[in-house]
Amino acid sequence: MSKQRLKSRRQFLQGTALSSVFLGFSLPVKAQSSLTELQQILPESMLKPGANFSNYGQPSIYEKDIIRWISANPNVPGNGVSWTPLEELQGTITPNGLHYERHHNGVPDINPSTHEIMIDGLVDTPLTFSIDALKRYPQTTKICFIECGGNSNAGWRSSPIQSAAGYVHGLVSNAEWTGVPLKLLLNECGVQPRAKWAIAEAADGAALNVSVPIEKLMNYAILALYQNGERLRPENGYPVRLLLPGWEGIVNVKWLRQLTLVEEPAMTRDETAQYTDLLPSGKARQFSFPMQAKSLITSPSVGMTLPDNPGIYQVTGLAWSGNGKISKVDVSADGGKTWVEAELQAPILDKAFTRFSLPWQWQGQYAVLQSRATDETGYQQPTREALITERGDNSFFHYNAIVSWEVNEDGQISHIYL
Ligand SMILES: Nc1nc2c(c(=O)[nH]1)N[C@H]1C(S)=C(S)[C@@H](COP(=O)(O)O)O[C@H]1N2
Ligand SMILES: [Mo]
Repeated sequence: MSKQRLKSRRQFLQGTALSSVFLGFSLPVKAQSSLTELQQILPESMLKPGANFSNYGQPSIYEKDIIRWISANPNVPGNGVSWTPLEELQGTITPNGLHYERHHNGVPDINPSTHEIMIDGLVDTPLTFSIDALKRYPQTTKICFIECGGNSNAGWRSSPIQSAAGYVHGLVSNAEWTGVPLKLLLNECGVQPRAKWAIAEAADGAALNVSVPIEKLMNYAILALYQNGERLRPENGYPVRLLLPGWEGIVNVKWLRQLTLVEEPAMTRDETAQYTDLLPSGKARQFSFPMQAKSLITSPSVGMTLPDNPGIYQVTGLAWSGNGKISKVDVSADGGKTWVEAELQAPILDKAFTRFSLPWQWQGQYAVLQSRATDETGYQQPTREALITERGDNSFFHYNAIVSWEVNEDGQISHIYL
């Protein structure tokens, strides 16, 4: 802030420089000058009325490059993902237009006035609920992340890829979700004691279906109708999705239409052929629902160059855990030899993004930046080596290892494995 700006702000606060109310804090004190002089001082935008109102706001045109990158499957229409540009965002809430997407068969067009959710199977009374009916139940709100079980899976490759942080790790987003606690509806139907699982089925072209334990549905599930205060976006499940905070993306069924209570899981495609991990023992991990603690330095990160040498940089990023709150994030600038605890920005919420930051004085030396999350259960994010020792190298899902950003003497940043 310039001296003059500070001065006029002080005057403004003291109520002595009324002209600054109209002309802005940045105007120098010689405010009563002629129009020509004013025109020389004032920015263009102050010399004419601004644009009109709009019915639905859009980001500034200067932000048009901040987008979700799309990886579409050329063989299956509507199948693919779009990635949240994590390295371009600040704070912890993902704007709705940038929430990542994973669709198995595209985004269905569902009219909320005809859509219904049916709860049947091992219940005393099968019931259907219209969207209007759901809106009349008590609502609950939860800020949490949703992460695809396949997020960061490029980490399993033998050499590190150099795509932007969000293009590798951005199948995770964090939003405020509002809807009906599923427990209310389950209780209304009357859950029979034999019911241990429910098969959740969607109304999309994929008729996506997965099995979820009743215990989670009863205690934590929300039928989400709102996302960051507005109705869900079509691509995130409009008009209603199943929200299971902290659990991997696939069970957060979008466009939900049916919950059938059963004794045993149905062993559907997306819980057998997909989202399982073949371990070195030859056995596969299955139903590994909670997403393990993870963190990522979003800035500075791969592809960026540090502009000043030497310079002070804010090392910042995101940490999250499907098992609770983040308790600590350590940051290293020497590839994990030494660690310093980063500052966690409030609020630190259960199963939600937590932003960490740490000022870093770079002296132009070679450095390897890493972050390491610990959650409230005491679980600590593993090194890549530890993760591979535990899981082997047949895995495709559930990669949560520490990420290494190498900074060379020119300040260029690339992704490396240690
Ligand atoms: N009906 C339906 N639900 C779905 C999917 C889908 O393709 N169809 N994809 C699942 C997967 S694999 C993930 S990771 C999340 C993605 O949620 P999002 O697109 O809102 O980010 O939705 C899950 N729910
Ligand atoms: Mo997913």
